[in-house]
Amino acid sequence: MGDVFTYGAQRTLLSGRGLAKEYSRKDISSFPATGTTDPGKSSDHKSADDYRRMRANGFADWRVSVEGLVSKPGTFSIADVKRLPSRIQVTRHSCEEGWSAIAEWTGAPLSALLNAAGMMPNARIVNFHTFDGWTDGVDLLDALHPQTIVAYGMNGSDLPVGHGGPLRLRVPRQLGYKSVKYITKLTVTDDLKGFGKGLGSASPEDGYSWYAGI
Ligand SMILES: Nc1nc2c(c(=O)[nH]1)N[C@H]1C(S)=C(S)[C@@H](COP(=O)(O)O)O[C@H]1N2
Ligand SMILES: [Mo]
Repeated sequence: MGDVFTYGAQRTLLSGRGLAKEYSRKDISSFPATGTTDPGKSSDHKSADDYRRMRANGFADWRVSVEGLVSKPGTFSIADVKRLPSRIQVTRHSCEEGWSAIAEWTGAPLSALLNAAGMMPNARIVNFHTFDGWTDGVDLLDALHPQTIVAYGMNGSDLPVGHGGPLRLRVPRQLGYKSVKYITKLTVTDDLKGFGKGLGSASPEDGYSWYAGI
């Protein structure tokens, strides 16, 4: 109930188009890697092997599939994502645990990826699935927000493994756990059915609200 109220109040009272503050490069701070920091060390040996193999190959075999309410479902390599328009932004990451840090992120606006897949007009939610088993999503206001990017670069280098390499979401208008790392699949839907339970670690049952606007 609190989640629904917070989401409704934020979306009613605040502009969905407002921008998170952007900083200059001199504001870049040290940045801890938290949560999953190396899927190559997962206790699931098959997926750990798969990740290490892809990493050794510069993630040339990494694929992100886009499914659901899109006219052109398909898969994208990191090279495909890099061919989309790009955006560089220095933004703050605010973790729900109380720390925050600033980095420069390079990526493709999520809107560009959704356009490339032909998102349909009845789409309402974009869900992300990750290599380490998380599922989480954003509504279309955040999905199409100009600062919501699928990032492959951090502080001028390739996105480090600890920070979600080769591809993570950056959604600076929500708390840290919404910026999912190690993206493997996007599912575009028109409701949250089937995604309301067991949302990876960021589940409402564990006290994580679905909407974490800041
Ligand atoms: N796939 C995945 N995404 C994730 C996490 C994770 O453990 N796995 N942790 C989340 C949390 S709680 C935070 S604060 C940030 C941490 O990002 P960082 O490791 O780059 O600091 O990633 C978020 N995205
Ligand atoms: Mo977090």
